[in-house]
Amino acid sequence: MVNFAYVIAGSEATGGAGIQTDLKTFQELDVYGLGALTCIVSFDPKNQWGHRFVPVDPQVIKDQIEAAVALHELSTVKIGMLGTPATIDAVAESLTTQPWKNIVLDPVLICKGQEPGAALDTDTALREKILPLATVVTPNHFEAKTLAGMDEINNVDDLIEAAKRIHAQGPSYVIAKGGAELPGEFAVDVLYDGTEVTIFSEPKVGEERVSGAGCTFAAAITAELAKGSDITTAVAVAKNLVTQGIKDRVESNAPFASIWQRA
Ligand code: PXL
Repeated sequence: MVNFAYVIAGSEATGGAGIQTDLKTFQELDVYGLGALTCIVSFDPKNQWGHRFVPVDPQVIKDQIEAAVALHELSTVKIGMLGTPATIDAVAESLTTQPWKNIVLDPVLICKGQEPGAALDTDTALREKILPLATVVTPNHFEAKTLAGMDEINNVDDLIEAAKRIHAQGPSYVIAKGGAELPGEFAVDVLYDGTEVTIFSEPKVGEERVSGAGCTFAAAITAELAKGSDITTAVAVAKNLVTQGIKDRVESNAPFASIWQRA
């Protein structure tokens, strides 16, 4: 039996993050992956590896999604970086052309290299048009603060409060990630399903953020949900894969390493 996992995300042209990472994760977890490209990010080695960002034409995004949903019966999708309000409109419109069982949103908010003004519009559009469609959302520390409207998240109780506030905005499941940002020895994630809080905790692997960890985490949850796993199992599998992937990270000529998904 084939389980399909779909992804709508950007290309990060060094393969560390973005749709490349999503498809590698899908493959690793034994689902058939396919995806639509929303934008192309190219780091700039001449400018401290800042992000150069080019959006894909909204009609081309709609065409890609039209082709994929016509070709296969898709019921589980991950949404990664979208990048502009026009992209968000196109994706929201295409998503509503059919029912989905699982819509996993990795709410990638700010990509360095985008104009701050444009980023604010993009955040608002994401919150208004995509967040209400999501069944699962996986904000990191910064995204949790922004989406929950909190000035600070300093401990696990704050992370739980953020997850509850984001849950009130529509998604059935919120997984708020403390990552390397919360103080302490553990990388803690909080799953809130509207009633219960489940804590996932692993010893931190260093204090540095690793490129692609967030993409891999949401992609692994997506793959597991596509196979029919319940959300708690999906998050546990994802947490394991990401922890291992960070241990197996690939160093580069940039001052950051990239996660490697091999299980
Ligand atoms: O890790 C966030 C992310 C997601 N998607 C794309 C990216 C990045 C960060 O660089 O470039 C396309």
